[in-house]
Amino acid sequence: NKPVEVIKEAVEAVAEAVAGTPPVVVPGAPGSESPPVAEPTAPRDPPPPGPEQGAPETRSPTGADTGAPRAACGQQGAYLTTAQGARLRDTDHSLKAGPRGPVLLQDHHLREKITHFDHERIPERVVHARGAGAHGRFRAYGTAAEVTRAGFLQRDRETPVFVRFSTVLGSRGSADTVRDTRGFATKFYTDEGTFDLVGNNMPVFFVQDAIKFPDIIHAAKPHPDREIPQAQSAHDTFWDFVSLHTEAQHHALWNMSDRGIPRSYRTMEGFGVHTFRLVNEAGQTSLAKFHWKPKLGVHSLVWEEAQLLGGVDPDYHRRDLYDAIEAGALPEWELGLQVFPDTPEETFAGIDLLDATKLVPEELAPVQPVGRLTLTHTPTNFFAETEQVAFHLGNLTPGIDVTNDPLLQGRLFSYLDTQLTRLAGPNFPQIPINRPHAPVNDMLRDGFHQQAVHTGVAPYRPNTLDGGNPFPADDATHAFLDVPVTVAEAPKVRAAPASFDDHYSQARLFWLSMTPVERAHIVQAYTFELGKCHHQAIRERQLQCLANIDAVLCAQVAAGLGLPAPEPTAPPAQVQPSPALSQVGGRWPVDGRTVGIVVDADGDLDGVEAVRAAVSAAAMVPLLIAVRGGAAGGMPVQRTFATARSVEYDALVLAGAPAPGPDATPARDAKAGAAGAAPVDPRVLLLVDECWRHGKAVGAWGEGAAVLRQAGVAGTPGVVTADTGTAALDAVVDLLGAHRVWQRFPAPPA
Ligand code: HDE
Repeated sequence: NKPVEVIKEAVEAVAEAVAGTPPVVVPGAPGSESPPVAEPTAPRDPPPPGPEQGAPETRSPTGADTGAPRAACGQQGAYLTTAQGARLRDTDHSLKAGPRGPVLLQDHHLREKITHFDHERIPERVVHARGAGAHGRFRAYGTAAEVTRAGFLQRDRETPVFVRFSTVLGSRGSADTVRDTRGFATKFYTDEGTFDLVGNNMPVFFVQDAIKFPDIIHAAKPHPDREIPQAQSAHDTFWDFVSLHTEAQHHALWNMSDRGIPRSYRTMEGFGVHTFRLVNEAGQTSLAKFHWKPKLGVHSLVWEEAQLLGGVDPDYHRRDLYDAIEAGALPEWELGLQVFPDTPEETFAGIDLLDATKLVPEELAPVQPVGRLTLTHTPTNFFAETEQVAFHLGNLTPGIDVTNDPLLQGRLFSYLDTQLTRLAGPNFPQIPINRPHAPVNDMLRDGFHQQAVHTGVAPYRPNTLDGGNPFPADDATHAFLDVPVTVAEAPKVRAAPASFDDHYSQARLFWLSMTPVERAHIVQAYTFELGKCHHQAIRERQLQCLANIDAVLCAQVAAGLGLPAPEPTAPPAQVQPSPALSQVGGRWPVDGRTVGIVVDADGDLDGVEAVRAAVSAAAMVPLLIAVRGGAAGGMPVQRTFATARSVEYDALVLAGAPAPGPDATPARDAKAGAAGAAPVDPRVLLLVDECWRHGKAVGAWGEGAAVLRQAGVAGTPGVVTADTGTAALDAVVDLLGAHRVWQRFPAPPA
């Protein structure tokens, strides 16, 4: 998908870096006019990472910068070797007793190669298995200095970061666009130690106490007998659990909203969910919630798009992240804090700050920006970085501490524990992506996969034999401070505070904060999900929960299911909507958006050239779509009518009315012909039809306008024609700023 210039630049940079080697072309790159080069035979060093690829800085296992090149062990020099460095002359044939004879057990290279391959897979994450990561930097504004002493939040401090986005339920190979919560985990490599902010794209969670986590996950994962369905909540066990365990209703409602199907990782908010305790230089504390606000705004797919993408491009979010970075549209978020006084009640405006099923509306506690995150590089190696990165809520740095939120407390145990299995032993912090950038002197020793060659004889304290090293730090030398909060004298109980019993008021608040179009999507989502349940009793029980949230919501979902709407069991809570929770409205930058350009050999190809340049200049990605691959007017064709599907594009521009290609479906051709106009390739009509249905901007000039007429969309909202390509594009980009043409939906926003 990379624009061809980007590919060429990357290839040239690599070629330059490999001194004395001929320039390389990417064989078969879309639109590449250069013939594929012969396989190089002269020995040469491995190529360095591409310009858009980052890699964890090489630190020693003790955190000090080694100054060593990034080259991975196992990839040095020009020659093929065994894992022990012995050079090999043949890796294509097993050692045999004669060319037709049996393979010999003494073939160490064969056994080493196959054995290593057999062990290439590690256990996937028990949740959040499917993800994508990127390197970046965080720059602090200094506005948090009053509330926290955290060094990385002090003015103009810049900190390297690695971010991993994920879905929760699916396996490693599952589709990106399923309806689910998304993980948003950030590792800040600060000079006071590593700080991990392990959040989600929703501010609330299904359960209030970590002891319930295995229950919700067992309910949401595929059924244990047949291991289906994959990566989704539209099944009986999920709705069985959440309809019985009603504290999950608020988070379930977020999942049913458009937040459950983000357009892109780049257009998601992130939330730390829990309340943390901040400490400033003077030792004063406050309570706080972390928020990530995307520069591009919060945008989602529509459900049909998400479903189509599951088949057309299951890697859609991954691809989008990498393509945007490589196209120079660097994803950005602002980190913000909601700050609350640290009172003994640990509540704010009557909201229990220790209850992770509750949010604090921004209208009551504004989100104060404290810094900016920019993702700058894609990983060099997926496994080494994205797969092996290990986050942990307990990775805190001075100035940030935990609260008694029982969900948070359980997580403090879980993350270290799960890595011991997933990364096979206690030394995973020594894996390059996990290495702190602060010096480490931890007295932890030995264990599987120990990388450090520790010196000295006294990994204990106190000692004299290693000169007393390591020494305890204090405030002046940036020691972490466990805030000495008073722990109330209380009986030992398995119980929750009474405030945790309110399961519906905030679900109602969220529902009432939605615009009509967002509410319509929520109703459709519940109707779909409950429609996929086989047990009538589960549907009815969930309808009862919806009745307790809102009568209209319940009635509309019940109507879709063909069931009666129950009465609420208690009068609905009186709540103030929070407009900040809606994601419809406003105008947003279009960086990294994809514009499909349908071209026809007989169309205005000069105009196409100008449109392509204008799309790239606006940091968007132009994709040319034509009846066949290769080039059109010297420009690379990235999609053919056979490979293009509307869901890949945020907007569509038509530069011609292509006649049906040789592989077009005959039935639709006949229909188009019957309309009296020169028939257009039916796949182009389908592109237009789907883009229209999904609320996308569509523009045309010249012959392209004929396609709009034939598709029956000419003159409708968000469908524009102009005299030139760039004028059509300008109008389309203007519409794209609102993300979708909302007027096309049955319930447009008020
Ligand atoms: Fe996690 N979670 N979680 N979680 N979580 C994991 O850790 C867990 C929760 C979140 O990209 C696991 O390394 C418990 C809330 C993200 O590598 C595991 C509870 C939030 C990621 C685990 C929660 C999250 C994880 C699985 C209930 C948002 C992916 C693999 C108390 C604030 C991180 C791993 C990545 C991953 C446990 C609830 C976010 C098993 C016990 C709430 C983004 O340790």
